[in-house]
Amino acid sequence: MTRTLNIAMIGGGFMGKAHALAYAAMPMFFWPAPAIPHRKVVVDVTAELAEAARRRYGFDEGSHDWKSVIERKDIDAIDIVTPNDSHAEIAIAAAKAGKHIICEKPLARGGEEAKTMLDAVEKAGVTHMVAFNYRRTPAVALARKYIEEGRIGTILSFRGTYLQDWSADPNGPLSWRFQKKIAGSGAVGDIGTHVIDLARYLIGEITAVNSIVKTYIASRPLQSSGFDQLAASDKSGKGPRGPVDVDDEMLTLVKFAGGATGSIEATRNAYGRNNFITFEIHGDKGSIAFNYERMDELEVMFADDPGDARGFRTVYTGPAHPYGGALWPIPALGTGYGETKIIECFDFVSAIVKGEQPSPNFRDGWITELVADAILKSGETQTWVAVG
Ligand code: NAI
Ligand code: SOE
Repeated sequence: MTRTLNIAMIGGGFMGKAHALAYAAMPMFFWPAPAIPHRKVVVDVTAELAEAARRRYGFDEGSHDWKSVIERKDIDAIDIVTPNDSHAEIAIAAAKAGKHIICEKPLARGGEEAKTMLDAVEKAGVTHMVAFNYRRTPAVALARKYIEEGRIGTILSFRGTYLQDWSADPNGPLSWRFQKKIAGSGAVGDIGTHVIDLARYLIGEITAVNSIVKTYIASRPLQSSGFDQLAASDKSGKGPRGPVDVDDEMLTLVKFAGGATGSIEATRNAYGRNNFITFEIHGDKGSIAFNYERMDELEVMFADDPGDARGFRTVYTGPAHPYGGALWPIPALGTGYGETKIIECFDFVSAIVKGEQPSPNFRDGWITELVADAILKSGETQTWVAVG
């Protein structure tokens, strides 16, 4: 009979919603499921928030004490979907209690903190995963397949961006994402790390960076609740303000271990851009281009096409492509953010059942933090900085 895995999810905000959806939906797509993730306990900071999350997200129980939940014998896996400052404390306690762990990105507030988490999970021998879900987009996985198969030859260059505009308004609230002690950094850690993860997944290790890191908006209105009000309606600018001590934007050159060159840009201040995760990869036999805002499409150019047919073609992902057999039966019916989390959930549960480490795991999360650290340091020193 299919095994059940009892999940305790810590945090009931934006990612709480996405992960709860994935637990419920994963077996509907990936059937027979490797195991059934059961929504056992959801934890938030107060009993009221925990109860609201329990009812909304379909968990058996709510709690406002993650420490006691982690010690429970009937819990198999801990899902950390809290702001960045609590990832390490919760993950290390969960590892000591012998629980498998999935933790939202960025793994930590820098390489040093991430290493403490990696050491804890490796010592405990539990399964660990960091939730860089964009590499689970079928078109992104297809890009990797083409690269691995040599379809675009030796990789010469990678150009990646993550552009959003939700923080462009100076009267947007001072949420935890603008506070270094909670977030670790700004655009670098919050969204730059997604592109670093994609670059590592598609091209390989980044060895050195040369970066510009800037903060445009020095203060923001204080907000009353701990939730990140990404879409706050009151942007009047009235009321007290507090200092922003993280970056708004970064642009970096990167060198890859395999010899390729590249660039990565990340900003949450790019008016008109929403979830503009893009990459363009050039090889000596072709090119690949991707834009998450058209996430079912992969633009591909093969240099050995006949001269009169040369150019980018659009491949719409579907059943013939990675993860496609489990999703929808016709290409371009439309996948979304939810599907990336459902696939991530499948890979996490599969790894637990097989006793293997999924990718990206805490080691990947740690290496990504080392790249982010190097970018921040290079922004300060205005020099090339080696990673690690
Ligand atoms: P949020 O602010 O919407 O929700 C955080 C939730 O955690 C709130 O319900 C808050 O009350 C709760 N919380 C805070 N401290 C807690 C504690 N000690 N114990 C229990 N509950 C606690 O934040 P959001 O957007 O859900 O972000 C959470 C994490 O997910 C962050 O690390 C963020 O970087 C990551 N994230 C990842 C995304 C992705 O695409 N992979 C998308 C959005 C966020
Ligand atoms: C805000 O920039 C945010 O929610 C990030 O925290 C996520 O990682 C990204 O996927 C969506 O945008």
